[in-house]
Amino acid sequence: MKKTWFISDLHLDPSRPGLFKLFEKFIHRIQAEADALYILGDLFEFWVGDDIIDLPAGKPFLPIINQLKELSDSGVKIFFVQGNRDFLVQDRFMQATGATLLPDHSVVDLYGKRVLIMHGDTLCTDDRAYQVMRALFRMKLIQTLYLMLSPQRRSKKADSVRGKTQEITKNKNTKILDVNQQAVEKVMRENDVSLLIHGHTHRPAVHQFDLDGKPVKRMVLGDWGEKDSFVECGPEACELHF
Ligand SMILES: [Mn+2]
Repeated sequence: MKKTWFISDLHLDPSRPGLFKLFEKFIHRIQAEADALYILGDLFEFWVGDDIIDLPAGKPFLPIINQLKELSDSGVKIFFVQGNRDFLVQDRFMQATGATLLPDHSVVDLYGKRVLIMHGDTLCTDDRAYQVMRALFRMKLIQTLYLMLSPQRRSKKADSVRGKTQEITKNKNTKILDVNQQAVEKVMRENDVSLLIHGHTHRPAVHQFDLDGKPVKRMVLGDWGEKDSFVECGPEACELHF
C-alpha cells in the first residue's frame, strides 16, 4: 500500500547531530512505501540562502540535500512549503533535491481527498508584531539586500534576530502564540476543505470541530527533538505521530 508523509519543524542544525541521524532514519524508513513527502516548513533551524549549497558554508547541510535527492530519485515526490526559519529555501534547493516548492497555502489531492497544507504561522493572527515582521522578511527587496551579505554575516544577523525574537516571545501570552480559531475557520471555508495539516506551533494535536455544520479536522505536526513527528496518510485515513 502506498502512503504519503507530512513533516515540519525539524529545525535541523549542524549543532544538533542527533536530528540529522533522526532525519536519515526517517527518510530510509519511508522510502520503500512513500508516494510523496510534504515538508511543511522549518526543516532548518535557519537557512541563510540557497547559494551556500555550492559554498563551504553549505557543507554541513549536504547530507540532508543528498538524502532528499536520493529519495526523489527513487520516485518519491517531495514538496516543500517555506517556514518562518527557512523562507530562503528557494529554486536552487529544489533543483538540488528534486523537490517542488509550493506556495504558502496549497490544496493538494490526497488519494482523492482535498487537503489544505501550510506551515501554520499565517494562522497566528493574534501575534500582530510577528505578522508585521513576517511581511517584512517576505519582501523581495529585503531578501535581495540580505542575500548580498556574506553567508557569515547573514548567519550573524539571523542569530541576533532570533535572540531578540526569543526574548520577546518569552513575554508573550501563550494563547497569542497559538493559531487563531477564526483564521483557521476562514481559510478552511475559503478553500472548501475538511482537513487542514500544518506545523509551526509545536503543539501536536488533532483538533476536530464543526464548520458550517460539517465535521472537520485540523492536524498539527510536532517539532523534532528526541523523537520525530509526522502525519502518515494512506488512501483511507491519516494518523499523527509525535
Ligand atoms: Mn515555524
